[in-house]
Amino acid sequence: MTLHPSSLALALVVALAAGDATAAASPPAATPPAAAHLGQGVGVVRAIDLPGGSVTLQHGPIAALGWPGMTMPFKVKSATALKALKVGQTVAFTVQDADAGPLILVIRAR
Ligand SMILES: [Cu+2]
Repeated sequence: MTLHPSSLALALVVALAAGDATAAASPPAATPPAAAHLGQGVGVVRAIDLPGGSVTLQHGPIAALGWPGMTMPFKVKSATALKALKVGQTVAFTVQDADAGPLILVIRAR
């Protein structure tokens, strides 16, 4: 539920490309990894799980991560931000696509 097929496909393509480039022994790109895994999204709150620390969002496409629009649960870093949300609310959010799954760093009504 936390894996985005499109992200996995992209990662595979990148891995294959990197493998081909290994013989050239060129240094890796200087792009900070954290910046490459952050995206901005807009969505509607469909469910809130306070004990679980997560929110289910119906979100639009997130171009920076290559994600299509979908409805899915997200872990939210701040319990305070999570408690301020309401089902049906339209929100803007910043999500980090980490190894452990997507994590919302910032979320607020818009
Ligand atoms: Cu999603």
